[in-house]
Amino acid sequence: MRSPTVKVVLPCANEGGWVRTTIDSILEHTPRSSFEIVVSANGDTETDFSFIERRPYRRVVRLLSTKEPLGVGRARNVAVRRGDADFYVFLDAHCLLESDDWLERGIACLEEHPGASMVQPRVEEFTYPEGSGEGEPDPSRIERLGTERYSIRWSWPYDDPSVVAEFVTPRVYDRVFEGMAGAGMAIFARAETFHRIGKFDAEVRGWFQETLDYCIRGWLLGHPMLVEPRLAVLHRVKPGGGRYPNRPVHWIHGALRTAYKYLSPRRRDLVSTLFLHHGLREELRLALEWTLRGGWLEERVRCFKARVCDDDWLFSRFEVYEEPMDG
Ligand SMILES: [Mn+2]
Repeated sequence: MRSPTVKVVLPCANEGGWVRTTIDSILEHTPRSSFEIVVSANGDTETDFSFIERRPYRRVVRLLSTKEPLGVGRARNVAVRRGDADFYVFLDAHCLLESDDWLERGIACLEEHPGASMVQPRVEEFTYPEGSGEGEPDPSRIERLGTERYSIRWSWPYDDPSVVAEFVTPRVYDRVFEGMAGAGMAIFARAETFHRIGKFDAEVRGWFQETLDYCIRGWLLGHPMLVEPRLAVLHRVKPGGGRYPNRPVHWIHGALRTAYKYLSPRRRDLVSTLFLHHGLREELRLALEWTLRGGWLEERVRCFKARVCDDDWLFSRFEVYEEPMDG
């Protein structure tokens, strides 16, 4: 039997030296031969990609480049097409690996659970000291934060308008478990399932909502999101939250778009009510304009025809705290 093929996709928007550090870590910790790395550069005006032309990178790494910033979801989407590989790994271009079986473990989990929308490893966060100079970062200088991320769930922004999702603390650490969604930093997926679910939403900007949206769609279509807590990936937390769009209008649009596509009218209205409550009238107006322009109804119809559960089931399954609110 042939060994399954794997495509590792690294979206890159001005990651600088970190993209090479991440690739070095992948090459160091991946003993298998049947994998390729695609760097999906988008709107990147700073990173020097010339190393890719040289050994040992040029046989394994391919650069895909677009001038315009695509956002994480689209940057991942454009790097894959049906039939190009058996498995995908979507990894932020500021990650480090520690064990040589990281890829095999991820694949094994997907082979055991072929219906899964995705598998998220345990993501251990670190920071890198500022002012460490240009060029390639030195992995020995990372500062581990001691925080581990497993999965996220939808969160209603009752108190803080920026909290539209929250990390979930696991109940078990020694076996695979279900989560509502991945947080977008490291994703393992079967290629066939990924395409069947419909890839990441091309309209959702921001920096994790595309993964939340993908996983919610997956659940409704019968594809569980899974966490493999025994598999670790290290992920850099950037000062200031990174360079992808991260303004209130983006969070609101992400929440509205998912709500318009997949949730009940009651939840759709709750999104608007809560952001209005926080005084974000203008941001809400703009986000709504983007949403209504964005062809949500066709997707809603498509999903409703095929879905095996509804959002009431999903939100209660993952204990999303929720209460109605008066406008
Ligand atoms: Mn990241």
